[in-house]
Amino acid sequence: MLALVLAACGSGSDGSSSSTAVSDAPAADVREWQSADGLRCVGYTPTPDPIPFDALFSLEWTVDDCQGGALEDAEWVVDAQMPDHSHGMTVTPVSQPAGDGAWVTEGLLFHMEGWWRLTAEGGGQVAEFDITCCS
Ligand SMILES: [Cu+2]
Repeated sequence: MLALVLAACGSGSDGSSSSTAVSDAPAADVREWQSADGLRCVGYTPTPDPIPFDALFSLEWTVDDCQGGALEDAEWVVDAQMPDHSHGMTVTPVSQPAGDGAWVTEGLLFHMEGWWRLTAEGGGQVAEFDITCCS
């Protein structure tokens, strides 16, 4: 985790740049995603928050057209991998619609500390979120 933080900051000693993230490294967990065409916004809130290490957690998703209009996805598939380790989770989460375009995913578990990439596939697009487990 320390190596990832240092890579994200460049020098590692400049703690003043709090608003600009320039690399793919997970300097901070961003919980909002917007599609390239700007027509699809996805966000999540974990329970418990922050996400615990090696314990089950769930996610509440919001999905809309980036202007507050609901998008009713017919299917929603959530998964997570550790890109540095080329493996996924040891569990299979289950997602269910929660009305107004929202979804709830239960049964996620991060069994290793480090960089995880959470993906949420719906509406023909894949939203990606970088998460550092678990601070
Ligand atoms: Cu791993």
